[in-house]
Amino acid sequence: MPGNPMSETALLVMAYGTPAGPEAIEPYYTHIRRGLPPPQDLLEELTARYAAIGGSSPLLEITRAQAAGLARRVPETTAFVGQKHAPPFIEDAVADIVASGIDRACGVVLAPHYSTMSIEQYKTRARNAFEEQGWDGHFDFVDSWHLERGFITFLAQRVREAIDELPPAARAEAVVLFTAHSLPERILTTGDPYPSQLRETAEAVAAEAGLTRWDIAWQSAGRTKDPWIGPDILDVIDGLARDGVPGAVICPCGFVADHLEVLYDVDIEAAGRAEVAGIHLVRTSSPNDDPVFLDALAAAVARAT
Ligand code: FEC
Repeated sequence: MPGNPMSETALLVMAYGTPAGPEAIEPYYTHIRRGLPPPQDLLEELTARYAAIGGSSPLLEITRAQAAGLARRVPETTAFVGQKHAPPFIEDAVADIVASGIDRACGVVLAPHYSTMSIEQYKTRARNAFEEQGWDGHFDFVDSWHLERGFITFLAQRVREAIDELPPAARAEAVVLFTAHSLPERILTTGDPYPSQLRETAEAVAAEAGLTRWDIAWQSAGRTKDPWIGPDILDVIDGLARDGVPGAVICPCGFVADHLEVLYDVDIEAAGRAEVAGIHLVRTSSPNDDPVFLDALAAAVARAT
């Protein structure tokens, strides 16, 4: 709870959200599908993915640690955690901010790249919730922080460490793949900055780490009939193998925590594909609540508050 509500800023720290346990998977998936319950086969498939990473995702715990770390770094702030698709929802966090008497808030999403189909939805949900609660405070928002200097340096360091984990013979010709969650291709028709922001992060990290062999790829495309932005990471791994590339590093820079899309889609699915294709694959370790990462994110938040 805040010290003095008059001088405090509420940090509304938002993340995708995760089901609290197996019984919460169906309502979670239904929420992601905008109220449409998933067909049985998709529900079973998602349940199996959570089972494969140990039954549940550590995302909420990490989000809370990241939020607490941010509040410690940005003076006179109190953090409130809101999830997009599971309790505590963004609206719950907004209700807590309003109840606290704080009249300034700054929203930040724990994902670096802006899209109308991701960050903008968080922002709209938060704005609407403040409005519905009749709050007349001041609300700032960090739209994207994909080129935050400290974040780039942090990733460059993690990429160098990951390259060193490859067998020595595979290092020189290894390719670094920067990935983010795919989105439906229709965002491309409206000039959405999401793909170019991923490329900008990748270029900046590659320059700082001195990489010559790198590319971007997309992961975790949804199970829908829409075409999703590609190339998909699994196809890229196959292509590298066909070209005789001995090793690859995946840097999932569109995410900042260990969760299903990293622990399953990269560590199990992509790693399995690389094994079959005969390529050595390593992943950069996730930012989570690493102090260097949190310093970088806090710098972006401090500028916006
Ligand atoms: O660990 C966990 O329990 C949750 C991991 C998780 C993160 C995450 C991040 C993003 N998503 C984004 C876009 C979409 C779109 C759809 C979609 C669907 C899912 C499903 C699961 C899921 N997402 Fe996710 N996402 C995570 C988990 N996501 C589970 C449902 C099953 C499936 O399709 O795999 C498709 C929705 C639809 O049906 O229309 C679109 C984006 C991000 C990165 C930005 C952010 O974190 O908000 C973009 C973490």
